[in-house]
Amino acid sequence: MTEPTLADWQDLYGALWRIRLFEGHVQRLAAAGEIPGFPHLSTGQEAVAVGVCTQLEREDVLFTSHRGHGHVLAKGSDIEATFAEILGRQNGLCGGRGGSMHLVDAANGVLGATGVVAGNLALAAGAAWAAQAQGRQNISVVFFGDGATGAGAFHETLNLAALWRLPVLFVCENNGYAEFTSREEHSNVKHVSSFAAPYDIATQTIDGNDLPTVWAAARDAIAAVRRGAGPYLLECMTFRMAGHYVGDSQQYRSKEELAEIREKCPIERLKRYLVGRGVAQDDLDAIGERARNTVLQAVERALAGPRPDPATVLDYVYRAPALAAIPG
Ligand SMILES: Cc1ncc(C[n+]2csc(CCOP(=O)(O)OP(=O)(O)O)c2C)c(N)n1
Ligand SMILES: [Mg+2]
Repeated sequence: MTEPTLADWQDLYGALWRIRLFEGHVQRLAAAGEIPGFPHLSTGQEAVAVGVCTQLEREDVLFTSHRGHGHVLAKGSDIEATFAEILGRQNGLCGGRGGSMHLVDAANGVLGATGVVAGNLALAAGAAWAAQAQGRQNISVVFFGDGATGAGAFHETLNLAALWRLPVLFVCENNGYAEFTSREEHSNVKHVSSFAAPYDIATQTIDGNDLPTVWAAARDAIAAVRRGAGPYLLECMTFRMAGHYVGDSQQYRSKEELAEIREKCPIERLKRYLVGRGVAQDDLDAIGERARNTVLQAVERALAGPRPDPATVLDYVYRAPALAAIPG
């Protein structure tokens, strides 16, 4: 892909805002008891989602984690349908049956979020293996947190992906925490990219809060994977500005640490970059305002959707012939 123009960067700035504002509504409605379960926000990590996912083709398949709203939106899934899914409404991506941690939009290549930490890695490798076997050009991309690297499935997947040179891009969002435990407290391995060497996987550790940096690294990584160079592990150092889930009071972080993290906001970073390149503050404000309206309208439409009819609870659980065969 050619270098983004200044107009492209402004579109990407809008994409960051759409995710930020979307999750602001998730937080508000979860606190009001409108959202089932515990949504996990990606506030502060949006540059990773936007830098990687906006460069994917529709046919490229995406696997994400419990913190996946931003990835799905940045890949181009409909804002209303994504929000409605989180609300558990019929107009949701999965008819309201999946929710925040089980977003699936197969038509857009989103093969799924999962609440099982590291549960998505082998699935992504499997999809990549299928693409390789069928001679398709699409790649598989999987987002996971630094905490997932403690799971055996991470190492098993890296091993086979490297051995079979699978077209899979591993994107680690290293936010320094697994739930309420900081990385220093549970691992001597500071950088997830260190795990790539023994498997002979190409890797890079980057500043995940600087969109131009993420964009350039993702462009190279995607190109390498697409041309058949085998898997790539992109480690994006980032910060979770919110709690682990909505409602986490964050007793395990000091006020100073939280203030420091706020200073690293990826939206502010891109704003400074664009102002430095001559974009007027008013134009940036207008982009933010447009994002605000777009998201608000989508949220209102999502909220207007009906809840699924309880009588349909078994739909999609069993194949219809199998269900018909159940006596009674
Ligand atoms: C297999 C499994 N073990 C434990 C959990 C509980 N759990 C949910 S999120 C999480 C931490 C994940 O940390 P990380 O992978 O760094 O992602 P982050 O939340 O920081 O984005 C844990 C342990 C789980 N969901 N699945
Ligand atoms: Mg983490």
